[in-house]
Amino acid sequence: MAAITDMVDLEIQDGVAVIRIDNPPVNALSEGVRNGLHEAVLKADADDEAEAILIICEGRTYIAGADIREFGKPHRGVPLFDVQDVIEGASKPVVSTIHGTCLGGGLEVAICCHYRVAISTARFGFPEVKLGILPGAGGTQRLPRIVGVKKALEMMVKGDMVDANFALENGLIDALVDDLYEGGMAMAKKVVEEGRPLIKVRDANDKLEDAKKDPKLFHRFRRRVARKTRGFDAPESIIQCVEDTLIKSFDDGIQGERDRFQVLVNGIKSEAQRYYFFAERQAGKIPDVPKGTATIPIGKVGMIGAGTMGGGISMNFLSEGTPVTIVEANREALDRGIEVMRKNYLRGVKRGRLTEADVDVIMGRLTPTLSIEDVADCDLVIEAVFENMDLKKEVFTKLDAIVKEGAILATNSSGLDINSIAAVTKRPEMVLGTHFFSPANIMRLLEVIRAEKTSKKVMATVMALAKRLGKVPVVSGVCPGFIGNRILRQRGVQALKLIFEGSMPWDVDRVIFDFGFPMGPFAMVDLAGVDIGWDAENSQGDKNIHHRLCELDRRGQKTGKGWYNYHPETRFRTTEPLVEKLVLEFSEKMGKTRRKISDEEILQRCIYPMINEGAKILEEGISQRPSDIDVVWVNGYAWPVYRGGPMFYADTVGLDKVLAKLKAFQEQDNDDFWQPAPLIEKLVAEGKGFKDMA
Ligand code: HSC
Ligand code: NAD
Repeated sequence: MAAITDMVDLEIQDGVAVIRIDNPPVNALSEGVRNGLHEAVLKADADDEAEAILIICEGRTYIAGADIREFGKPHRGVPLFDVQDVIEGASKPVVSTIHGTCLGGGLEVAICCHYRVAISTARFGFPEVKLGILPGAGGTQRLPRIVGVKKALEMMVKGDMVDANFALENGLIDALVDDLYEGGMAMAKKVVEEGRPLIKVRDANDKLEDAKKDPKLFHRFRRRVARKTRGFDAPESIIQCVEDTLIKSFDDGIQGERDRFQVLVNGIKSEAQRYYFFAERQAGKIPDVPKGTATIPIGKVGMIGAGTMGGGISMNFLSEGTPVTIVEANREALDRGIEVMRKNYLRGVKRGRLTEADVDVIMGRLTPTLSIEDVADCDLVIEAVFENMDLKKEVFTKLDAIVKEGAILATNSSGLDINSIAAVTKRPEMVLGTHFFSPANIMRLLEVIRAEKTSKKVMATVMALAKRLGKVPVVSGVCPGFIGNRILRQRGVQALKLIFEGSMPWDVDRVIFDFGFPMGPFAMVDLAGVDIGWDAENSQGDKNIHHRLCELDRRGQKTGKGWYNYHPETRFRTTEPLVEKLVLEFSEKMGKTRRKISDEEILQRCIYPMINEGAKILEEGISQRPSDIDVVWVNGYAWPVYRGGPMFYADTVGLDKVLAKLKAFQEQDNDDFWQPAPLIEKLVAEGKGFKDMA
């Protein structure tokens, strides 16, 4: 086999020039791949022995896109467009044979080929939008010419993958094959034998006709995706590129796509989203627990508590195929918990994601019981009882006595001291926190709480398990609230202060919404329940405004009112004069002189304490790296991903500016709350940001 570059080989086999790409792990279109592919296609085209050209990839996948690490750096090597030109313009048929994930620039290469085949497990997509960019190598102009405008918009604006059947039905591929190489070869030969034309997608305009007859199509699409795309720039640019397919020539459309791509790729939002892509992958790595650390097989799971979290967490395992034994304190709670789980699955049936038979199979993996002894043979037991230290210690003492040796004991506590919980067992090295977020069957974040004595084997096991469940694991040390809730608390403190000093809850919520969160802190309290931690018997409504709201039965969305009023069916939120009155009353009682607070100040007072707390979390070694904090906030609390996360955002503002503001607020409020973290002082003194800590 002749090596063209260290990533691309060319060999003539049976009259076909076979070009093999080998750039692990995902065959990204790195410089070596582009250079190699370009030269290989030119050579193959000029080689009289070859009647056709076949592009095939080694390893687990066809090209999964451009090399994201190259964005934002000076361009080197052959441009991708030149590679595509030689493929599309070749004088003999070029066929791609596809497996794994054919994504982004990979799919853009594939659809420049004259023919494509794939094995049945292959998947296809344009995920660029998730990186804040658009398919920049002709994807926006070619895809609508293959699958039509509507489906192209769906695929590129959502960025999700489609399967091989969809690809076949919609012309993305020409045939399904059983064997990647043999199937590709057979197609290449068939095209030659049958003298089939060299199909160039750029010339095919038929699929655009339907959209031309439907002038409102784009307007409808924009309206439909508006809520999900709010704040992002790439979706609108993609839509505009697709609009161009109807009104411009192919070449002019390509020019528009390139111009818009450049604007996006050079913008801060895409930089944030690309940073986040790698941050999420980095979070799964623990420096002192190397890849290859032995893990404990987890075949059977025990769950203590079938409440909101116990049920939701169990669903993750059941859906993935792992049997769960779930223990409750009494029959009523057990029945209720199981009913909720079943109902949640049935919602999936309504949406067409599951069949009732699937639900029976999944629920059949569940063993409900009132006897804790039944989890004795589980490999992992997760406790999700009430957030009460004495109760948790009692449960762990029992578990330690009955669960088999070598099994992992985990708690879903939202912030209790896991070292103390571990200390009641004789196996503290097997104890850790698995902090799932609610709703646990949906939220992807999993804070994996590493206690003082948790073994590396247990950490490696749970990190791998998280991925098996489709979660994004982030390691946190033990501290009240761990990474996420500890930072949330700081925002909450300032949000309340703001309303006592001059703002209204809806002012604060509007600013945080405009920043990009789906809701502000007060709307979030309403959603979670104003009564979290409230106890009617010890209510202190004269001093605590949350208690006061609870006393008025304004306990949040579940009672139809909280900080806001909620429409019983639509849950539409409206403001409430009584709440305004309460806020003013509390202000007065606290002796505050209310003042007009600007939106800028609201934002800074809510966000900068989060950054400061993040820095403290880093200093204390609670988080392994700044980007882990960002992953927690993007995944667990819906921080807008196009702002990277609180630590990334701090760097974009400028850490020196953040520090100056922390000091200014400290002086203004005369409050140690604002004491800047020494880490921030140090980084600023060194002219660095959080990004330089990686
Ligand atoms: C694109 O293609 C733009 C085009 O329109 C071209 C535009 C050209 C315009 C030019 C103008 C001048 N690059 O996820 P995993 C690494 S944009 C670099 O754990 P999985 C990843 O970091 C791209 N690295 O694996 C990790 O590294 P680590 C469009 C990439 O099996 C390792 O590979 N494509 C990379 O769970 C394994 O990754 C995408 O957005 C890349 N493209 O999932 C696809 N992709 O081991 C992005 C991965 O050091 N990738 N890595 O941690 C994915 O979605 C997933 O990685 C897969 C595999 C589904 C491919
Ligand atoms: P929940 O009140 O909905 O459920 C707790 C369940 O535990 C109840 O059904 C109760 O009957 C059961 N229980 C109590 N003692 C038991 C015992 N000895 N044996 C078996 N079952 C027992 O509470 P939840 O919201 O599911 O919270 C559970 C844990 O998860 C808490 O530690 C909480 O802090 C944490 N958490 C909650 C959320 C959330 O949003 N709800 C998010 C993350 C973490």
